[in-house]
Amino acid sequence: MKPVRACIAIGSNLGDRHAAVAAAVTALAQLENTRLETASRAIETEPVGPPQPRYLNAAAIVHTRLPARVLLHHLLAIEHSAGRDRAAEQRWGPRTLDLDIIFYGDYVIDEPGLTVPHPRMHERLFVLEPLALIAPELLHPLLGLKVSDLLTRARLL
Ligand code: A4P
Ligand code: MG
Repeated sequence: MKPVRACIAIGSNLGDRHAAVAAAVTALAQLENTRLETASRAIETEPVGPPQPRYLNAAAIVHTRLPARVLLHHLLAIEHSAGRDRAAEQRWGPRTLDLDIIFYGDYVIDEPGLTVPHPRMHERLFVLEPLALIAPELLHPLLGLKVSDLLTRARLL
C-alpha cells in the first residue's frame, strides 16, 4: 500500500494538557509504518459542549501505510495510555486526550465506528485553527474547500 497523508486532531482538557499533547505527538511519530510529517503548536480553545475546562488543541500530519481502521485502533490505544477512560465520560465532556482522524488522504469512509472526513470538523474552530497552521491548502474531499476557507467560513458561523 502506498503511504497515505492523514490529518489527526489532538485535544486535551484534563490533567497536564501540555504533556498529553506532546506525548500524543511522540506516540504518533513512533507508530509502525508511519512517518510524522509535522505537528502544529498547541492552541488554547473554548470548550464546545457541556461546561468544562478550556482545551489545548493541536493537529498533526502523518504519512502512513496503516489502513484507516488500524490507524484508528492505534489512536484509541494512545488515548488509553494517556489515562482516558471512555466508560466514565459524557458525550463531548472533558478528556485527558482525544485523537480524531480528520482526513485520511482523500478517502471518504462511512462505516460503523469510522467516519472520515470527520463529520463535524468543518464547523469546529478547535479542529480548523491548528490544522490551518500546518495545512491551509489541503482540500476537503467532500466539500471541495481548502482548510483555510473552511476556517474563514466557520468563524462567520
Ligand atoms: N469515530 C468515528 N469516526 C472517527 C474518526 N474520524 N476519528 C469513532 C476518530 N474516531 C472516530 O469517539 C467515539 C468513537 O468515534 C470512537 O470510538 C471511534 O470509533 P470519542 O473520542 O469517544 O468521542 P468524541 O471524540 O467525544 O466524539 P466526537 O463526536 O468525535 O467529538 P468531537 O467532535 O471530537 O468532540 N472543545 C474544544 N475546544 N476542543 C476539543 O478538542 N472536543 C470535543 C469532542 C468536544 N469539545 C471540544 C473538543
Ligand atoms: Mg474522539
